Amino acid sequence: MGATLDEILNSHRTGRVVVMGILNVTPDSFSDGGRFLAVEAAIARARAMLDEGADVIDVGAESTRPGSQRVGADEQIARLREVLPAVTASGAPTSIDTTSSRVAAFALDAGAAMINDVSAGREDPDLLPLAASHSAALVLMHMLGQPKTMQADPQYDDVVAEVRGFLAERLAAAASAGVDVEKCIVDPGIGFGKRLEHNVSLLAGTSELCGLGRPVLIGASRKRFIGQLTGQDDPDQRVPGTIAACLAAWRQGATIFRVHDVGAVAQAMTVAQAIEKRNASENSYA
Ligand code: HH2
Repeated sequence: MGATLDEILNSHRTGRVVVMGILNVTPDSFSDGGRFLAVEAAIARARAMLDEGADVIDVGAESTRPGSQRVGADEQIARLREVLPAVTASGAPTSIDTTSSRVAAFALDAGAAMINDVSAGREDPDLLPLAASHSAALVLMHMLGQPKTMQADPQYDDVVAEVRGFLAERLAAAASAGVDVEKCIVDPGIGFGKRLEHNVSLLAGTSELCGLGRPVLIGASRKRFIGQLTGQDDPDQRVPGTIAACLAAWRQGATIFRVHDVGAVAQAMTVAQAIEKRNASENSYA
């Protein structure tokens, strides 16, 4: 059952788990680059993820993997032109993964309801005002540096406190650009300018980020830290690690999970929620 935008934006209050399916219409994404560049393949992938239980589809036309090259707005729009309207026509909330206000405006006009900006409004000064004028939902993500260089030598004194402080500052920046904070979602940016220990600390410290009072989105899917922990070099084979990361963050209050493997994560979350619910009702008789 898909979630409405209101259910997504209130998920931190209700505990509703939201599975965000990743659709990369790119030739170079780290795990699925090139697979969904053809229009028909992209649309079929979106439908399959909805069938597997995705609540929202996050469509991106520019890879942000470490070392990736930038893609201009015109090229992103060209990649999205046929795919995006077909995805929004499915009726599920659609998110556009871009830092460009021009690409975001194209997507909102095509029916997208959410902007997923990995620069949290820092890259394009027109993006926050655009989100405000369209009353769009907005994901604000933490990234240290830029995708091309972010993994060079990331340093933090206290990664959880610094990421929390950054997200609080970006929520304030969004509010001063006219964005309704009730439309915002925060994300620690797993893998964006972080070493293994930083990613693990952020997942272990998710409850601190929930203290910001907004839904927390976790994008751990198939990422390199799972390979570093397990020795699994093939991103496609990192589904168990993805599920473990989602469950650990969920237990601390994260509610939105951006993943490639929608069916597997949705199943894990359903089982975990059933057990948690039983725990809660048994404890209420104690
Ligand atoms: N991760 C990626 C891209 N966009 N957005 C949010 N909010 N959070 C994330 O963690 C996040 C994101 C990178 O993953 P992917 O889309 O699979 O790869 P690529 O950037 O190579 O397309």
